[in-house]
Amino acid sequence: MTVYQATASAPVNIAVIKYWGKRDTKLILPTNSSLSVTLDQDHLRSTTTSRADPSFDHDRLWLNGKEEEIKGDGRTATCIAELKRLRKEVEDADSNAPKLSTFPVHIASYNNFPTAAGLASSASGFAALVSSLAQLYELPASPSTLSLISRQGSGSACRSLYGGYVAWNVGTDPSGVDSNAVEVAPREHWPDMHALICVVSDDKKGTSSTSGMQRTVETSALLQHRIKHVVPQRMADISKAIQERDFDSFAQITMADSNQFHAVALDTAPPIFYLNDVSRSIIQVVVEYNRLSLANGGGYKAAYTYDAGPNAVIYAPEKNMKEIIQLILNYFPQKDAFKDTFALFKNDKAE
Ligand code: 2P0
Repeated sequence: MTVYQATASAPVNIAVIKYWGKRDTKLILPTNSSLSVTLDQDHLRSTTTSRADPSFDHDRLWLNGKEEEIKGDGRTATCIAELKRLRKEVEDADSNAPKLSTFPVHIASYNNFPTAAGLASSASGFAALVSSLAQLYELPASPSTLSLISRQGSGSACRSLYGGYVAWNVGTDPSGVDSNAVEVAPREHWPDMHALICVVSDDKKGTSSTSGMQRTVETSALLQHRIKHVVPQRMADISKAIQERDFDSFAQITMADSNQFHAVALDTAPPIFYLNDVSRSIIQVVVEYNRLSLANGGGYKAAYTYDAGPNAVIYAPEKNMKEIIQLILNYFPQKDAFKDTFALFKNDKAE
């Protein structure tokens, strides 16, 4: 008997131009473009195995060994339905192709990074789910086409279909067909770029991204300014900085965009706070570290960015990382400051 099974994995990504707001909540179409750096290495990935079998009763999903309900109108169901539809096209074109689109699927996904790493897993999780089903169904689909499907699982997931530097186009078509992810540069283009994750807290965040960003869309005037007058130029400028491996520009834009995202969260009614006192202290340390370098005629040495939580991601050229780690540990020597985890992840595969 033939076993129809495939396994795929996908990496975590951290945005430097932030996605925050949907213009279509069902299709997950964003209010602005975004751009991320993939933390593409073995120990920060979701790995998903999918199996199709006519003896299965219905579609089922396990996350880290625990079964999760697939809700009929939910995001996982949408992704599975889209991939089955594409499989049906393969079957219609080739009468010898097994009718996998009619078989229920069982899907098991694992994150190899601990919850204590304080990283969201929806991006790598949905990207891995979509990749594994695409492989199972032998779909002739590019990563960019698959990004349109993983986007409907979780917006940021569309950027995890690629390694390296990835843009998610805002798009204009109401169908979402042009709101896809594209590679800006592969990881190998800028192997000197490293990332340090400072785990400030691994508590679950108070306001989920999905509900938080819609509240921002409904109430924040600053978001409208950001969408129209800030993000388009930043997308162009940071893409150029990446192409030219210009860390000074990359750092300035990255920190400015993190700051504006958190300003927009604060501009929401009621306000949303993701940073805490430790997060803000890390910002001050990085600002002072850069200030001293600039005062001595040097360039920017590090760039912080924060997502919808208090944990810092610090991007820096490799040569600065040792100094940055020492600096951070000097300022936050107690276990309490970083709770119990201080994690270093670097782009070691790029070397
Ligand atoms: C990002 N974040 O660009 C931004 C920056 C958080 C802050 O994408 O509702 O989990 O599933 O589309 O993708 C978090 O939002 O939200 C996020 P949904 P998602 O990475």
